[in-house]
Amino acid sequence: MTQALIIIDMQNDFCPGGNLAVPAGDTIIPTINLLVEQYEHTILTQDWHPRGHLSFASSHPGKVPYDTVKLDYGEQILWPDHCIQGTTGAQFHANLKTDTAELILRKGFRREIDSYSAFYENDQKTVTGLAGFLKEREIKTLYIAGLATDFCVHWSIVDGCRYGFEIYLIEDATAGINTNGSMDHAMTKMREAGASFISARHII
Ligand code: VGL
Ligand code: ZN
Repeated sequence: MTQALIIIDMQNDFCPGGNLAVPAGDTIIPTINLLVEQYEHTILTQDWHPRGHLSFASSHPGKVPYDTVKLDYGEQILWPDHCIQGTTGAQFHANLKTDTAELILRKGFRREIDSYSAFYENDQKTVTGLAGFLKEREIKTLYIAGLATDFCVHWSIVDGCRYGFEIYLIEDATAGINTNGSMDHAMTKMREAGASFISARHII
């Protein structure tokens, strides 16, 4: 059974000092680097927004980060500008071991649609192509690490389960933003979707 490690959005803007920093987001990097050595296949995702992206509060006059707006596909939380294509903030953290990654999947590059999940954009219709890639490679089991537990990790796991992949969240290789109860909500949704939770200690 072929398996892969998927590292979600381990980028400067999600680490301390970045524009949308996850508390202690960088502390999981040494664990992730040890995990990378254990897997034959590693995939990275990269949040990759154009300037003026509609998920940015700055694109909506009068709004501030963590407000919400109604977009064509439903409610969208507004974020500080982050992970803008080509900026330092969008680069992977310098300490992350990226050399062995077989695929870097970029998402969130359409100005009008945010994309938390590695599989579907937030309209729940536009696909990223990851499911097809994994299927063709006969990768059926996914181990998930990275940022942020309550957004991109959460939605990637829920959608991955929906596609029928066997999914493990490596709990000590992820960290969350936690706005408005989002952490508890995400844990419940991932569990309900059928994901398993494990510790990196059992892998490295
Ligand atoms: C993320 C909010 C906005 C994430 C990305 O990687 O979890 N969260 N864009
Ligand atoms: Zn984003």
